[in-house]
Amino acid sequence: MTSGSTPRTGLSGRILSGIKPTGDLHLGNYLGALRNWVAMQKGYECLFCVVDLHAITVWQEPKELLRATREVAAGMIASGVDPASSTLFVQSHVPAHAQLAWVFNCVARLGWLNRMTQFKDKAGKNREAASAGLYVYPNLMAADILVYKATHVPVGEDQKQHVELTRDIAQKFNNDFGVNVFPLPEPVIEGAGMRIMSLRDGSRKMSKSEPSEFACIYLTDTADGISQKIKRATTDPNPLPDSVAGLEGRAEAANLLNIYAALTDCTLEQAVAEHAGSQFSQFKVRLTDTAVAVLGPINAEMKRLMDDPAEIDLILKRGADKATAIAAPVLAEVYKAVGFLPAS
Ligand code: AQP
Repeated sequence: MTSGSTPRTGLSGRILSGIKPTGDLHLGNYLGALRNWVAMQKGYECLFCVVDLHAITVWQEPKELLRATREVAAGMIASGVDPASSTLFVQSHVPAHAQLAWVFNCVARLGWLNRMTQFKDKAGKNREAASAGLYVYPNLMAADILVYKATHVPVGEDQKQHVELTRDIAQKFNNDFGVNVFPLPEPVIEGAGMRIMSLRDGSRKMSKSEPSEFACIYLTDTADGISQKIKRATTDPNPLPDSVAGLEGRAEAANLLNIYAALTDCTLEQAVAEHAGSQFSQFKVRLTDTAVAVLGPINAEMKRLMDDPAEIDLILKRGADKATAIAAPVLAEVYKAVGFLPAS
């Protein structure tokens, strides 16, 4: 394996994105994020991280966090993230993220954080009991992006607001200190805003923290497991419609057809036309075969990697070294602008 330190030329910018190790990776993470990251490697300098500092904004069992951190890294590699050309690392291995986040805690205004809808969603009704980390999470996300002066940030629709906040923080920092340290990053909406929904309830997002294991297809699921889950996926009694308009009010049918379209790289219109009038039982067989064909090789590679944790750790160590080499001078620029006495 190469160290991947050779500079690549002709790239259109620098990408930063991450996944929280809050559980097993699922089809939503793959179709909504990972698959796009893999494609972006061709055109951008990419940094991808397992964002463990973000994960602990809600309670994580320590042993489970450790396991999931390696597994998410394995899932990224097995999906096609190439550690030789991209920088793949664990967020807590690069202390500059937390160091810059503290500076940003002092730059961002409370009023800005109060407007973040994701805090309201994640904290739920009992806001008083939410961690302070969950509240300042967007400042850490801004630090993740800006510590590398990333120019583009692939995000789901629900994270777009955080990238806008990142731009506000970058601008305020530059203005307050009379410098031009940070570029203003652009959000890139992942998978054209694709949202994969729960197999049990078409109105809820497929999510790592979903309690029912039948709601998610995990990248670690066997062919048999995938088949069982698709068989049990919630549907309605009618055959599949012959137009996209016919999916109105049929969230579960729309979700399964969307998954099929994404897995076969066709449009929803084409998927609907292909299965018009089919019974769910017939369609589910096709969907299962397709999902197994796409996810089978990823599952096998994840297993191979997870059987050799030392290999994963080595990849992550090299990634952290590469990331630190980019972040350290940026943090030094920030500390100088702020007026911190240099450590001798
Ligand atoms: N259901 C989904 N459909 C499309 N994209 C999805 N992503 C997550 N779920 C779906 C995308 O995966 C990336 C990593 O997400 P994350 O783990 O950092 O955070 P998340 O979006 O909060 O994912 P989960 O699974 O819902 O985690 P928990 O349950 O811990 O909150 C993101 O780019 C996201 O858009």
